Amino acid sequence: MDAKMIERAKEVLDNNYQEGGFTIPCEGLYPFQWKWDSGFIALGFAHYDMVKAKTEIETLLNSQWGNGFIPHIVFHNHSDSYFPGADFHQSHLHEQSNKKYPSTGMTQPPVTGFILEKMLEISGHSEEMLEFVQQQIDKVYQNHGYFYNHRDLENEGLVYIYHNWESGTDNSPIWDDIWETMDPPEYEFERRDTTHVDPAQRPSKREYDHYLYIIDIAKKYHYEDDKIATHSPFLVLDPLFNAILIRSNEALIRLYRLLGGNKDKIDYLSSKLSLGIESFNNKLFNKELGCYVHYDLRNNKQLPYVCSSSFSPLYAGVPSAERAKTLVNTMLERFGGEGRYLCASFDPTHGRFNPRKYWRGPVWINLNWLLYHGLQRYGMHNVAKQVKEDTIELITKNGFYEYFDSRKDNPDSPQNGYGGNNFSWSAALLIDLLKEKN
Ligand code: 9WN
Repeated sequence: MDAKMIERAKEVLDNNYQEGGFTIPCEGLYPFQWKWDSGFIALGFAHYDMVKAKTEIETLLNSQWGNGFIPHIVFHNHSDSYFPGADFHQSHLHEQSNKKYPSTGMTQPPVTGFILEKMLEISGHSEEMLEFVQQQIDKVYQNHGYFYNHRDLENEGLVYIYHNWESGTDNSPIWDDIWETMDPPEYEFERRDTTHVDPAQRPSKREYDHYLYIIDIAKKYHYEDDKIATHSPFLVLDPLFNAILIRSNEALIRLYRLLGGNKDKIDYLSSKLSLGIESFNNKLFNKELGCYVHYDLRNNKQLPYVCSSSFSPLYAGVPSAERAKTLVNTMLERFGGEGRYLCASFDPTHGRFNPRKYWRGPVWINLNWLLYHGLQRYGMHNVAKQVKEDTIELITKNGFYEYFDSRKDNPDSPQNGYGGNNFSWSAALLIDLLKEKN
């Protein structure tokens, strides 16, 4: 069975691979290269086609801007099947943007650091892979430098995001609180996503108005970070984004040690890492909820909601052993139980939970993969095993969907897979989970 699933997963990835040397997340719905998708995709390829895995990373890093920024979507190719495209985003407005590769002017969680380390592991620490790491690592380092130089307003080792699309968890109910502080114009535009996917599984038109409005503000200021920090209504410390940055710092430190030299870079990353962990625990932990939460920098307050990102700091070694136990209790109490797959993207006990809609409740495979490894890191092998088995079962029963219903007996439909089908990171991460040597 595993072998058959791995073959099917490879087919999904190979079909989504494009001539330009990158892999689309899914046909029609997402026809370009996305930043965090590309990392997970490279991890899948690394198990059977290292050339494609390396190309995926190289292609993404080629789109880097002069200031170290790496965009969330790179428009390597033309396609009318997605909105908003290159014409709307206009990355050329930024002085240091990459004029060869049109892109968005926002970013996504920086997974590339830990992905490079994973690729080296999978290669069996081959000379060839080490050489590749040597060629690419400084670009990732500069990306981290960009975050600490431009996105860490309080110099606390935590960086902000200015748009929900930067979080990767794009219409999480957490953002509802921020939408309440805004009143964007009604935009006129043609949605493309809802021509590929049932609108009940996608964000609303009014939510898109907010998304577009924040981009318009950023464009007005030519995507200059200090102006965005002053004017964007959305300015958030996201636990998932910061956990990924910290985990990638850790990976870069280990990789630089392997390569030798690079003392200044190792010292820089180490100081940001320890500062980040300290601030994370002081600022983003919510004692009443027993987990990490988002922090609204614009209004100087925590956003007190539990979502799958709340547990992601496990992956980066952020909580103490005791706090890690609290996190897992919160996860099991609210998200677990007989009738549920782990781990819903938003708190199933909350009124804003929606089991079918995008990031408002369904299970996402990349979050499960991060949680699985985070739980392993803290020696919580039973819960980790449950997350892994649930992930494999969801894909095996339903197919390589983008997201899944967490209810085992779904009264709405026997089909528990939602969003795009033949979705790349669901395939890539399934390969990684199944190939893992236990
Ligand atoms: C906007 C590509 C991306 C993922 C995100 C996911 C979804 C895009 C969209 O698809 O977002 O970036 O148009 O909805 O939410 O995490 O990277 O797979």
